[in-house]
Amino acid sequence: MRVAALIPAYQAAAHLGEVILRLRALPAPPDILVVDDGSRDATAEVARQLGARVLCFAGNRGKGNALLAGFEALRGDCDAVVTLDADGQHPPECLPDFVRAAEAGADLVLGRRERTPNMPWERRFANDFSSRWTAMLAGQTVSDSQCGYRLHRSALLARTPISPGRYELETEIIVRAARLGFRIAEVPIPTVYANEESHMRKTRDVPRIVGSLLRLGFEGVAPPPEMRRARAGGGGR
Ligand SMILES: Nc1nc2c(ncn2[C@@H]2O[C@H](COP(=O)(O)OP(=O)(O)O)[C@@H](O)[C@H]2O)c(=O)[nH]1
Ligand SMILES: [Mg+2]
Repeated sequence: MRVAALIPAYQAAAHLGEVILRLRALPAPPDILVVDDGSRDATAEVARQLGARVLCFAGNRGKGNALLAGFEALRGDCDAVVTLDADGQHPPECLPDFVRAAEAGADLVLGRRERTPNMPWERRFANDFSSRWTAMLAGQTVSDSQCGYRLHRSALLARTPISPGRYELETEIIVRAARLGFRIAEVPIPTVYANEESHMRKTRDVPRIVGSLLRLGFEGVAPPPEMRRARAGGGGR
């Protein structure tokens, strides 16, 4: 399976280099695409120096927009895209577990973090709440809907309509892919919280995620035209 790693990056110079080096040290290293989203630090330079392909936005547009641009740029280049964070919270050494799950038949493989005490308590609460809600909408087990460490088969990316956005894009992919009949699996990953800084803003991003869940609930009753078109294209793969 030809796998590409897609890293959305914002102000990520401190940790990104190590993530890239660890990806390149894997037994089957993936191609690496970094989407630098208007960072004011050396994010793009670090990525380029270490041989990654880099897409740069002039201003900050959000993680979801960066992922969408990355999926588009990688179209046709690989069988699967693994997304992982630039801040070292997603150990690159877990990537082969995602590939194994895809080879076993999954179209979307979600990283699953244990909600251990090293995850801040408000994050544990929000994560549990949004995962239950997402699982209900998707009609299947979703233990960690917010985890950005995932593998997406190219066929799923080609058929699942994805809206531009920030952190809500990840929830939308799960629910829409499940509704289109794609197979979802989970693999455990360690829960890493150290000195990295989160760019998630409670007042901006939590309402966006809740709004997206409400919209996806409504979509279950009245699918928008893009979902009707995707459904008409056939179920699953
Ligand atoms: N391209 C892009 N990446 C972002 C943006 N915000 C966060 N990221 C990246 O998305 C990943 C997760 O972001 P982070 O703020 O650490 O979220 P958290 O770990 O859920 O608190 C990291 O790789 C960030 O560098 C953004 O606005 N644009
Ligand atoms: Mg983070």
